[in-house]
Amino acid sequence: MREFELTNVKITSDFWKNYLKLIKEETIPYQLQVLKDDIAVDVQAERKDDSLPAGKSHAIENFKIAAGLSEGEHFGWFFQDSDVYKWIESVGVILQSQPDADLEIQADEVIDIIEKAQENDGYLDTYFQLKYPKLKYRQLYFSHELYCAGHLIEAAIAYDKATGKGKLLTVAKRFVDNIAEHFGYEDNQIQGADGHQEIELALVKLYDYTGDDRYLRLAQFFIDVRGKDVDFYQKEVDANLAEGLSDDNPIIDLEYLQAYAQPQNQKHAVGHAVRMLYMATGMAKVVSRDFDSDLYQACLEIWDDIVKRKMYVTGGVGSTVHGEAFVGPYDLPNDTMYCETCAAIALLYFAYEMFQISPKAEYIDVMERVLYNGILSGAAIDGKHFFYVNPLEVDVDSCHHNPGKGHVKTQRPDWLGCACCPPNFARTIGSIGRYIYLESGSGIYLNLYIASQLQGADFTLEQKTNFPYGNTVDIIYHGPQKSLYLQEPYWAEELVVDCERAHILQKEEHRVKVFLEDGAHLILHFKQSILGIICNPEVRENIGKIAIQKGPFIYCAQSVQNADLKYYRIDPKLIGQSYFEEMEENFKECVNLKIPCQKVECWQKETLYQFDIENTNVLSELVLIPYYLWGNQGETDMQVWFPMVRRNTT
Ligand code: FUB
Ligand code: ZN
Repeated sequence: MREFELTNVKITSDFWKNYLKLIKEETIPYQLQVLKDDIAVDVQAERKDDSLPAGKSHAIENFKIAAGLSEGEHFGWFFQDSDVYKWIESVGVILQSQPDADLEIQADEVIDIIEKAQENDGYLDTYFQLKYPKLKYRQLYFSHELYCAGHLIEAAIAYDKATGKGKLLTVAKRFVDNIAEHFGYEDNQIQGADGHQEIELALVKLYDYTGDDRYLRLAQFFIDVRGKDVDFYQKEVDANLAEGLSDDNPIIDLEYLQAYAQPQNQKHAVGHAVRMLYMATGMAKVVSRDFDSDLYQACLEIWDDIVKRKMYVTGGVGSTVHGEAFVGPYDLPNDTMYCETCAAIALLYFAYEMFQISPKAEYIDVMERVLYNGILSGAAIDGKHFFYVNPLEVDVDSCHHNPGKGHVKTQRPDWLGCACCPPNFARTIGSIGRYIYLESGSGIYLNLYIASQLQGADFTLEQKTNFPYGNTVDIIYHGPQKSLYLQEPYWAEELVVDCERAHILQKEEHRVKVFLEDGAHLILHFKQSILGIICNPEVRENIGKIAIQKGPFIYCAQSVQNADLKYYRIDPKLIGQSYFEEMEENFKECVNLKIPCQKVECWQKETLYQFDIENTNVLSELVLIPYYLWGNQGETDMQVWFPMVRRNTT
């Protein structure tokens, strides 16, 4: 399959144009100010733990110090460099469709500093350069050197594509040369992988961009070597202790690192969620380019494990703060979960790669689910506040007082000491044009319904639609005869396709194949009803509960609109009587969804338990909003899943 360059996909959707504008005009400038410590913002630790870095970013200052342009010490996480790389990548993807000389100058200045910070041999990692030079490439279980290298590579490609200025790409390639010299299966090389995956997928991108086969081979090496020697990380620790280089003697958790077996032998999603999914993305990328049936089988099994047993209805993943990790099947607590924004983003990446190997509708379903819910919730509508953890249920009081929920923030902070998510959000949403179409042979896959104009090598295709809010999509095609594969969204009760100068060739599960002639005009009609969702009863948390979805959006309710939120019960019979009401200013097209429901009648607050189980409900109305918008109106309780009103059994 072939991707289209961002320059060939012009977004015309109001919904997504607003996001691109927000990223360019608010998020990117704001993030630069934070990364430079130019503005006073509340930089919070990602969870309640006084030992975690917070208070400032210092990310660009670390590079300045390493470059000899400033004096001081490294501050922040050992992967703080990656915040800057992801910011540059955001600039790169935005500049590809919206050139901006001033923004380019700002990015060039940052790139100049990075270039100066690089050592003569190509090594570049400010944490180890400034703090522990003797431990370079010697603490891979935690070091993130190659994770940062991966983000550098991705940034360099995006920026080179946008500007043709190869400086950062040269820096990245020099770092990769240094890595290639140190890592490999030769006797004098390190036969291990970074504890945090990322370089694998980035090297495949570098291979695609340069055509240089060495990068693909290095990506394959990093996948293959993980878990090959399960004692690798322990030996590394022992050697550092023996040589007096470090007194760090951690318990190595091989599941957390996905290093308990080689990736081709892994069957489950375990351990740290972002690592798991960046690894799976890298594996799938390798499979697409150099097919390996064992690796593909592992991708399929990991995929199934996630989407059948470990994914929230919002597309969020990672059920626990402990190790920011996956847990066992069907263990999906709504109020203590992790659902890190980066993990949701990584699921989007994995799904997109899996689709490119085998274009099944289910991959697009997951992409859409996670995009419109678990990813978009990561940022506030001002583009300047960010969630790290994306809960499905928040009780403000409990979050403040229950230490088990210390990681569940009730409002999006200005910034985070561990700031992996904010720039990840910017680079991903800034690249939205990448996910709409794909090309294979003489077929075009239309995956996401987003109003846009696609310029192919020998054709143009235009989508006109108000989606995600509208019910119809117009598609106008000019070019030689081609097949068009249309995704039938999983929530669409029916998809009717009217064709002019085109005809339907095949209807299969969730996919319609259409034959296009020059001048083809299709009109798609979806039925986008308000739907109640129930969950597999294996998920204890959601037994007897219902959630609401319309189109791609999962809805939630907040206590700012619904006092005593936990008293509400949804009656499935009444969902059909729901209606929309315009919302106040900020939300533009978005609407309040009002559902007639039942509410527990005023309970005597002093009573914890009672015997009278009858007649405790009164008719009421529940106001819901799309989940991704929650938390934009101040601190509030929030719920996605609601108890269902009991129904008679027969
Ligand atoms: O370790 C780098 C990033 O920070 C991870 O991907 C996130 O989960 C956070 O731990
Ligand atoms: Zn993150």
